[in-house]
Amino acid sequence: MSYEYILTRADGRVGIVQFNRPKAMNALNRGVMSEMIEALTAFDGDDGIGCMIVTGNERAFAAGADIKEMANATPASMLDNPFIDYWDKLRRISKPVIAAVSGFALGGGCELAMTCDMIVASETARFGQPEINLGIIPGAGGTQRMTLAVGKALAMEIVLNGRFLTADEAQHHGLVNRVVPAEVYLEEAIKLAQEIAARAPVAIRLAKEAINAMYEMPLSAGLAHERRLFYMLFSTEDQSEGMDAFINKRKANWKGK
Ligand code: DAK
Repeated sequence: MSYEYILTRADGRVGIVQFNRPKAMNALNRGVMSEMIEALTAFDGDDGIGCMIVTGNERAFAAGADIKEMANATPASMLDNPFIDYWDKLRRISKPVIAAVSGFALGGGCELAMTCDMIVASETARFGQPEINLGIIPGAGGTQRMTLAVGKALAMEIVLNGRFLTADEAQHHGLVNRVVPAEVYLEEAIKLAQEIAARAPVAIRLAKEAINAMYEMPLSAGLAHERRLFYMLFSTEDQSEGMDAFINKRKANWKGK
């Protein structure tokens, strides 16, 4: 499949989606978003893929939604626009998605990285929600996910005063998983994705679902949800295989069933 705004490839069991609008700092126009969702959905349905990566280029992961596309929007045109659906679809991807971030991850770009399940950051990465400079506020989860990640005090500075976080600050405050040298950020993300993609596929998907349920549910409901998913895994061949492999001191051979 060839796309206009993204590049895709598979590296073993890892599906990689790379934004390809370098002249516009990978601004997320409708084309980028729809192609990204199409590619991620295809990887999600491919048994040969166990984990995905979304990335940009060295200078920019993505500098936000496309301001030129958004400038003349009205509330009605935005409601009528599939743009919002793309964000909902991203949340519904069932396999893990890792954001490999170098350079700017701003506005919708930062929100997109935060919607992914993990973030591997180059030491050059900068995270921010500068929408206030455009007379708006974040609209794809920035006020919520940033606050959950870094706490209210810092989130207020980021959203109200347009403060950018360095990669080290982002890691210190729990927004990113790891910070790595700029030359190897994508390789490191692929390495992490390969490790995850080599694990029991159904358990990986349910583990992601269980963790993300924490955002949607009170603790008692989240615990009950986790327990149901836990019980469900005892109907899989991989549970028998994993435990038999442990007992017999051999490597498990996952079936994804
Ligand atoms: N949109 C469109 N074009 C952009 C862009 C963007 N977000 N960011 C950069 N570009 C373009 C620039 O216009 C410029 O294009 P030309 O002028 O060369 O044609 C080119 O990329 C290079 O940018 P600069 O010349 O500005 O490069 P610098 O190195 O000087 O600065 C920068 C880099 C990233 C700091 C700067 O470009 C910048 O501040 N960009 C804007 C960042 C920003 O404000 N982002 C937030 C956008 S609002 C929603 C979903 C999502 C959203 C909202 C709702 N729903 C589902 C409801 C998201 C909203 C946003 O993200």
